[in-house]
Amino acid sequence: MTTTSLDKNLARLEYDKGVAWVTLNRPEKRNALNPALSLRMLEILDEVEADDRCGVMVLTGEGTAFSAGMDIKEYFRDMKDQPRIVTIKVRRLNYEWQWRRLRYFEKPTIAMVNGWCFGGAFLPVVSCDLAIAAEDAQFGLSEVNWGILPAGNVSRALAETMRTRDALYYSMTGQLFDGRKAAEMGLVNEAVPKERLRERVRELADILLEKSPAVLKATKDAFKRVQQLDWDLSEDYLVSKQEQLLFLAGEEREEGFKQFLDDKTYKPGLGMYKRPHKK
Ligand code: ACO
Ligand code: V55
Repeated sequence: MTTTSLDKNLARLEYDKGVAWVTLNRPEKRNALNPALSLRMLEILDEVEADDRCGVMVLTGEGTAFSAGMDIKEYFRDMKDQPRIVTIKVRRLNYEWQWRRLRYFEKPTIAMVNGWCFGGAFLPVVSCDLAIAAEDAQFGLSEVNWGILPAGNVSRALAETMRTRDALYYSMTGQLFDGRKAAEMGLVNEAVPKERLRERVRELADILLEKSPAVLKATKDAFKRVQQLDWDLSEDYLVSKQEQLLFLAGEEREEGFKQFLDDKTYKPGLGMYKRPHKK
């Protein structure tokens, strides 16, 4: 295949006190997403998933961009000269990390949107469980500005996170909106001044790091799965999922029972029980 060889520099991975910081690192191309970056991201996701140093994964971008979306040259124009099967493979690699792997990632994920965020970059943002943006980050569904539609499940991701009027407005006008507006519309959880961005994400990660990993994984997967189910299937799925959780991490609930009902050392409504046997 053409462009797809593994380049470790395309994204950086750093561990710090329970957090895996993953930084898209093509700042000279505004972290545009090319086939080689897909490979690097798949490698990183595999590594992070298996590494106990990661309790929470944060995805962000180096420089002025979170990501300028799909690489218009490498992902689109260069593919015109390639056999169809190459296009198919390149797309598959892209969806594999942006969507299939990230959406149900083993660890909780936070998108830290530090700057430009265009088109295809909406997909990893929506696939992350939570998202915090810099107030002045600029978002744009710019597909319309160069003659395509938000494909590759970007429109589907919009349908999940934005209201119909907002999604159509921004994907039909291609107008920019900032982090504040993204938070107002519910595309991200909140927007903070750029100088507070890392600190706020760290704070949020620390809250998640207090919780049981098994419980968090079940919680996020259950929510995402039931979005696609009717009430009856959903009821049964959630019961099954909860019973599975007893098998995987029943001792968590036992601690909750004990510390609230017997010891009276905490109130579940107000915070977390002490986790003596963290795992
Ligand atoms: N695809 C390919 N190359 C890109 C992309 C991209 N998405 N974004 C930036 N680049 C390249 C530029 O071509 C330029 O390359 P060069 O230095 O070799 O000439 C380099 O990155 C720097 O880009 P500039 O435009 O000079 O950076 P600037 O900071 O002035 O502007 C901005 C940043 C606004 C992000 C601009 O680069 C831009 O509009 N990029 C395209 C955004 C876009 O529409 N992406 C596609 C969304 S649709 C989809 O993802 C399917
Ligand atoms: C887009 C994105 C894609 C794709 C085709 O947003 C078009 C436009 C995320 O992948 O494959």
